[in-house]
Amino acid sequence: PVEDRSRIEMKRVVTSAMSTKEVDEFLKRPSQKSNEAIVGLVKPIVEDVRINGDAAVLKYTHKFEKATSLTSPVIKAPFPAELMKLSPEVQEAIDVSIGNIQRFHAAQKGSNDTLKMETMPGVVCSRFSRAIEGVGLYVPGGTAVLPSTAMMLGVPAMVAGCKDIVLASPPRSDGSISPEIVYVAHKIGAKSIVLAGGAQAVAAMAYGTESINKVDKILGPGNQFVTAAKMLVSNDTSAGVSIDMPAGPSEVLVIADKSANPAFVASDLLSQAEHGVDSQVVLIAVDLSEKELLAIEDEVDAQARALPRMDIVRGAIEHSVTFVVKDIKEAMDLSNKYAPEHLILQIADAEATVDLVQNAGSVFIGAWTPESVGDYSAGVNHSLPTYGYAKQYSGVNLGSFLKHITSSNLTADGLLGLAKTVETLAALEGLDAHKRAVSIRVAQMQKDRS
Ligand code: HSO
Ligand code: ZN
Repeated sequence: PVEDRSRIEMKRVVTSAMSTKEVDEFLKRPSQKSNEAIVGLVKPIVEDVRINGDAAVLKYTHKFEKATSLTSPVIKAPFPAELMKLSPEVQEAIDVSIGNIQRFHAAQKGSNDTLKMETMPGVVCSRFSRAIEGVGLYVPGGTAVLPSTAMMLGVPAMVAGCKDIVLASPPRSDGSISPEIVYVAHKIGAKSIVLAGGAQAVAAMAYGTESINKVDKILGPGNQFVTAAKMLVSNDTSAGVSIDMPAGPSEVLVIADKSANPAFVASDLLSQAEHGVDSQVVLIAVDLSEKELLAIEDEVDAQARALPRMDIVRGAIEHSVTFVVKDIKEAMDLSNKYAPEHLILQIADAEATVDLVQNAGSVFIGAWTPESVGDYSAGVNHSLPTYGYAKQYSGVNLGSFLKHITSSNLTADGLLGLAKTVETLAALEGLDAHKRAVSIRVAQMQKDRS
């Protein structure tokens, strides 16, 4: 095949020259393969693993990962030291990152902690949290090893106090797993590593097998097969498992004005574009001249050409777009409509503009905050809602590993004060036993007090 040497550039959309409807068309994510087709492929795998356990998991790992030498689908803690040998620089980088992620997620405890108050005299309501006991963390394989994803899922699980942390990741064709992932699993106190990927890994954690513990919740990004499997098992009431959120391809939206450095802007767009050909990057250029726009576009092309993953970048940039808008307000309206996974603000008063953010997974504020710092080391989580789901979902956070339990505690007088109210509503619903549970106590109280 002949090498594609054409310019790597995003299409430009000048919003003032279009109707809102036309602009909205460009805001749409590239369509994905039909979900039904994927579910059709994934369902038999999930079923097979549910019924045949380890043997089925191994069969698919041999087939899809070509790891035919593998004889067990799991390694259990304590993980042997020879499986996690790292260079000092890598170990240091992982340790520093884990420290920051740990501190930021531990600081989230406050807002999830115990709450206790009186709604009426003698009527005490409270809420407290407990860690979800068994969690399955999916760390994708594919075109890049992602120990960072193991940190982003594992550290909050550890901070929350989850008892049984299972990490799943597809092995390499020789049956091994990257030492960085094993090291992270060790640091976060994972009990086991499932050497499998795709639907088979998800099914193994959802139903459990002879050697893999069944979990209560499965989290982590993945391709469409992983997402379809997560949806399937979370819809199966017999599995009794929940998931974090539907995941789609990575995306970033950069808002840049005249104050932005074109090279910085291009580098941020490309850092997301290199994730996959299905990644989407969006630039909103605020009141830029033709010359300023060209400066960014030239940088995108020049920097892209120097990247080892240039072909992936080219694929992603092909369905990516620059919106040319008149002011920040218009930029923020567009961004909120798109609801990006990552929002980067390279504008004069970036910090003040955060007030206008309504929908986004994570925001990167100002010229000195590339998305890469959040992907790895700043402390924020990189497992974030994509495909517009930032409108209703939060990214992975401490709360993703907790559930809240409420309690009520009434004094006799508290019940007396509320009796009539409850009795009236119970009668309205025709539920006499409900009403009696109150009146029987009120009668007893009157007896005791006379
Ligand atoms: N940007 C990705 C996360 C990641 N980046 C992992 C590098 N490694 C999430 O959209
Ligand atoms: Zn990234």
